[in-house]
Amino acid sequence: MRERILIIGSSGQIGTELVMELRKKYGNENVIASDIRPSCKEVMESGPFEELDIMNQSLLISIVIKYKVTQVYLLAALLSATAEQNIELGWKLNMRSHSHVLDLAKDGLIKKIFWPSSIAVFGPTTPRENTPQYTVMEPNTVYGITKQSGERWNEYYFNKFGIDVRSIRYPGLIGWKASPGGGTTDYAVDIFHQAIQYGKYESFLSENTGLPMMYMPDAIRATIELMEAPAEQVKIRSSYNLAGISFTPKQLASEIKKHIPDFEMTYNPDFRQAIADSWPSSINDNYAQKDWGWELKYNLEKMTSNMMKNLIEKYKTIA
Ligand code: NAD
Ligand code: AKB
Repeated sequence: MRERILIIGSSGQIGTELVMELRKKYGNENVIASDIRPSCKEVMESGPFEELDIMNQSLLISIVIKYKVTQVYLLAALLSATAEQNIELGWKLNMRSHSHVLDLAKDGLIKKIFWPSSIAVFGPTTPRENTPQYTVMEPNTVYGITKQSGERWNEYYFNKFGIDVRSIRYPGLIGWKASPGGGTTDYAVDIFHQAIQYGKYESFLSENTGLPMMYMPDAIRATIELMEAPAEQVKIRSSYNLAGISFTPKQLASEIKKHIPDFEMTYNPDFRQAIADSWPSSINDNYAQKDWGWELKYNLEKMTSNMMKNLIEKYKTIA
């Protein structure tokens, strides 16, 4: 059967890269991008785009029927920092969007769903180092609470209705193609732009705040590998831990200094520090390795070199 894939939230940090990778694999016309705002030029010009507010359930259904969609990747959400500043919208958007997509599958309109969770699903009572797949989970941010509830929804819909829903607890994602959308880990992207343009950066997290991160090519590959894994290998239906690379702002700054020796870093923690302090600093992803063969490719050094090279090129073409 021909797969037709709908990406909801295609104009964001992940969507910008995921749409293009899926179009390479499944054909441009079979991957439909959608968002409340236009996506980047490459996405808009290479295949179908629909303006869709995911809160509008009847429009969602009509798009799914129009394109005979078989799979949905739901990326629309408010991230941790933005959701903390608008808790009503954070709760409403993150929960309603998920129900709308799960119900498409329950009603037999689509066959498979990807829904991203996050390290935000953990909280201050979770063991911070090498955080296991199964552990105490008491998130204390609205974003984390929506991710925790969403994971429970996934498992419920799988057990009760047999819905093929798959999920990853992404660490903070770092990429050069699109800007991050309002998370606590955004510093690890902003720092590269500021370092290249101005040679300095003021971090909103303190120097020794260790967090799990991942380079976007690894995250996109993990997502597609999980979605393409045989169903019987996907044994966890709530969401899989993925470890990525753990580092502090200070460690990232010294890696950047290898490329820009005069780079200067200062620290001025704001409200996002408390969010970061409630999250794990490193993750154990044994289950993802064992169940569907997950393997990380980019370490801190390789990720930093690749980010620097691509962003320097990008700024040259803009100038
Ligand atoms: P983002 O903020 O960059 O993109 C989200 C997109 O959703 C935006 O383009 C926005 O316009 C769109 N959107 C907002 N409201 C909408 C609505 N009502 N209808 C349709 N679209 C709407 O987010 P992202 O970084 O691409 O994250 C995607 C998903 O991955 C989210 O669920 C997020 O929680 C999860 N995640 C991301 C990271 C990360 O570091 N980027 C880490 C963990 C989990
Ligand atoms: C955020 O910081 O909110 C996201 C995430 C880790 O979920 N990047």
